[in-house]
Amino acid sequence: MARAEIAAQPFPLAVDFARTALVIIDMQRDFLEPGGFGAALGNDVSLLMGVVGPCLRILTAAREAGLLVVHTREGHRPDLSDAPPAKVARGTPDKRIGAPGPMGRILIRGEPGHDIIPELAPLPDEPVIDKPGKGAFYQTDLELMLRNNGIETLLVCGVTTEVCVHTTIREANDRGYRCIALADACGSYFPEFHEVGLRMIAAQGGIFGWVSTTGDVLAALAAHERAA
Ligand code: TIU
Repeated sequence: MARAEIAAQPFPLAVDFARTALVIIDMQRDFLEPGGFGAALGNDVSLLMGVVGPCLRILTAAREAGLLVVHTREGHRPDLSDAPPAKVARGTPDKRIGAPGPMGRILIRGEPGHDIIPELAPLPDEPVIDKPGKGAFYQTDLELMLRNNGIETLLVCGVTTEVCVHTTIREANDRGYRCIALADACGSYFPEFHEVGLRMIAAQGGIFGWVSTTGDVLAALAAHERAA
C-alpha cells in the first residue's frame, strides 16, 4: 500500500491510511456542556466548542476513507467500584464524580452527561472505549483492538489537549504507535496548556509524536485517493 505524506511538526510523516486509526478522545457532554464534570472542576466549558467542527470534519473524512474510527469516553461505573478514591475525593463534595448534576450523575456511565455530544455520535460499527482514567490504554482493550486491525499510526483529536489527549498519546507512543495530534481538533480549558501541550509532543524531534491539522490530513487523504 502506498504511503501518503502528511504535513506535520517536527517533520512530514508518511502514513499508510489502511493502518491508520482516528481516535476521538472524550468528546462528551460532561466536558463540553454546562453542568458536567468539566464545569464542576471550575472550567469555562465554552472554550471547547471550537473543536467540534474540526472533529466532525476529520470524522466525516475518516469514515469516507474507511479508516478505523475509535471513540473514547472517560467515566465510571454507577457504584464507583472502578473509581480510585483519590480521584473521587477532589473538588467540592456536591460536585464530585458520582454527584447529581443537571446532566445526571457526574462522569457516570449511562448518564446523559457521559454521552458523546450528538454532533459526533458514534456509528453502530464504531468502537467506543470506556476508560476509567485519563489515558485510553489504561484498563481498556484499545491496544488489543489496534493490534487486531494492524494499526500503526493514530490520528488523535478531542479534549482536553494536555490531559486525556496527552496521556493517551504518551501511552500510545510507549507502545510503539506513531501519533499525530490534530492541533485544531484538540482543545483545552487553558489555551496556554493547549499550545504548550502540542509543542511538547513535537519537541526534541517528536518526543511523543507529531502535530498536524485537520486540513493537512484532509489534503493527504484527498491526494491519496486521487493517486489510488
Ligand atoms: N480536566 C480536564 O482537563 N480533563 C479531564 O479531566 N479529562 C479529559 O481530558 N478527558
